[in-house]
Amino acid sequence: MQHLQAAARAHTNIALIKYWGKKDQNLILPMNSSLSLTLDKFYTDTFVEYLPNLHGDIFFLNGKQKVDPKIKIFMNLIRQVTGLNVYAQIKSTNHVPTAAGLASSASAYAALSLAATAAAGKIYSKTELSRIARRGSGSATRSVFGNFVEWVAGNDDQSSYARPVKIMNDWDIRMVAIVVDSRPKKISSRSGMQTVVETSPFYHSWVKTANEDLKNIKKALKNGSFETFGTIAESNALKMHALNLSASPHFNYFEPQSLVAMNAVEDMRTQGVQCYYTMDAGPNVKVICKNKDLDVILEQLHRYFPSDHLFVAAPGPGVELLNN
Ligand code: 2P0
Repeated sequence: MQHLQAAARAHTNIALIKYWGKKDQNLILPMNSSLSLTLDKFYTDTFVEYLPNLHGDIFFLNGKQKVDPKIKIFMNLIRQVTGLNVYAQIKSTNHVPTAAGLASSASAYAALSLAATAAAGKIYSKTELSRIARRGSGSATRSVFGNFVEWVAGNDDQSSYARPVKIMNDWDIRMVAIVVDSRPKKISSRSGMQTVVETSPFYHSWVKTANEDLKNIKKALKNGSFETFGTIAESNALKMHALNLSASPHFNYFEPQSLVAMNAVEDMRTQGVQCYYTMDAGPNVKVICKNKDLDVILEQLHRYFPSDHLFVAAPGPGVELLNN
């Protein structure tokens, strides 16, 4: 009998133009297109095996069995797409430094999309896989591809997918994750962004400027202006956090040390070092820079943060099958 099993690896990504709000919560269609960098250091390995004797999907994360309703809903979608009506055993391992606070649904659903469809004997294009991954978690759409990736917002299931963004520069980009706090986030991305869509008086402006930011950052990636690129990314992140401050009830992801990190980056810029920060739905700050400036930047950051709170990543690959 054919072995209905497969394993896949997907890396997490950092959004430089953020996805922060849905126009369709069921299909996970975003309000605006977004852009990210897939990272080499942080990834999820997922093994899926369909077993005819199971009465429900079984999910293990880092060796421990978990009950996760989102995974069950997602596996129902996979059965619908592949036509294989069998439950599966799913084993996922997150390869994220324990203290990094960077665990992400992006790598999780990108890896599960490939492993679960391949185990069912179906091979889909990366574009198609990105549409499937999107249904698990929006940011997973982008982790299907490596390096710089755009998630085209679209208006329906077919038109909302990820595609690689060609770069024409020799920046040799790096990201330093400054771990301020590794506890679970205060407010999940899913509920935070929905509160913002429903209540922020600035939401309309966000969608408009995020689309402009995307257009301009893609131009910067092509014509090689790292300063323009970094300035847009930093400003886009701050606009996302400003939405949270303007929501009702308002919320934020800042810790005092987040501000220390942000100010440290701004200080370095005044000293002529090209570096920019971004921040997601948590207090950790990520610094974008060129590899040639990495040593100077780490030396400066060490003044405020111990070295085991600093993690360096480079661009990483898209989702791929593993031999099992
Ligand atoms: C992103 N972030 O573009 C945004 C920017 C953080 C800030 O965590 O509801 O986990 O599963 O689609 O993809 C996006 O949250 O949310 C997110 P769902 P997701 O990466």
